[in-house]
Amino acid sequence: MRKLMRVLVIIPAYNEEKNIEKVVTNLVNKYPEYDYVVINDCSVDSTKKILNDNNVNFLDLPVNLGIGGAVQTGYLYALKYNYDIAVQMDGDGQHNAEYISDIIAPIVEGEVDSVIGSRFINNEGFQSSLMRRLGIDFLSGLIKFSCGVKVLDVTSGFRAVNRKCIEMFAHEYAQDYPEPEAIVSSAVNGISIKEIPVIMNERLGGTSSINGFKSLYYMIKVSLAILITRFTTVRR
Ligand SMILES: Nc1nc2c(ncn2[C@@H]2O[C@H](COP(=O)(O)OP(=O)(O)O)[C@@H](O)[C@H]2O)c(=O)[nH]1
Ligand SMILES: [Mg+2]
Repeated sequence: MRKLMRVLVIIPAYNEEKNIEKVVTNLVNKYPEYDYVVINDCSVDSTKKILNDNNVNFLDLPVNLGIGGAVQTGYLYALKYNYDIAVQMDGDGQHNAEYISDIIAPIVEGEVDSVIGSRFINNEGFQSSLMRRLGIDFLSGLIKFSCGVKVLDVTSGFRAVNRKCIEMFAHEYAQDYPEPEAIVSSAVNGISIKEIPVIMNERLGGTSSINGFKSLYYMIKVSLAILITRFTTVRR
């Protein structure tokens, strides 16, 4: 008989007062059997109050670490409490909890080590702006070129990983704009990756971390990081 897998859903949240209650309620209603942890990344709005008032399970970072540090905190928690599978989803409502069972299925079956929820397989739902899509396609090509791994939605923060990958991410995880780098370090470490189609929403409220001038910085930083990660990551 197959062992029952313990699943932890990691939800990074920075200034998500408009969204976090709904995100957690949807998740708990749909999957009461999974554990979850919200990582409050030192929000300066009323996110923490909402988490406290609603008895949400959360970790409270004393300083703002950025998306990477917040997510890595979740992986450390998953490692410490011996979860078999960790799922990552945004606290802004972009990711539909209903897909979690699809995302973890290939891991439960032992088919792959990590699964990415992708907007660009069926091209349905929120597709991001044209400029952002061009940037994503470029980064996807760069990852294919440098690592030989084809992933379409390289910036998706909606994914699930197995224990092997939890150990790796708990040990080392990129700081800001971490998703493309996480794909590269996974590929270098022999972590198998599968993309499955999901429909994403627009952010329910608040603002994204990547806007205007920051997009240019993002592209340069992430392109360099992909190449550096590719050639400096030491296989664990
Ligand atoms: N912007 C931002 N988001 C953070 C930070 N720390 C954690 N997060 C969370 O990381 C997730 C992804 O961020 P988001 O700005 O939505 O990125 P996008 O989906 O790529 O536009 C959200 O759930 C945020 O609440 C941070 O320092 N800045
Ligand atoms: Mg988002």
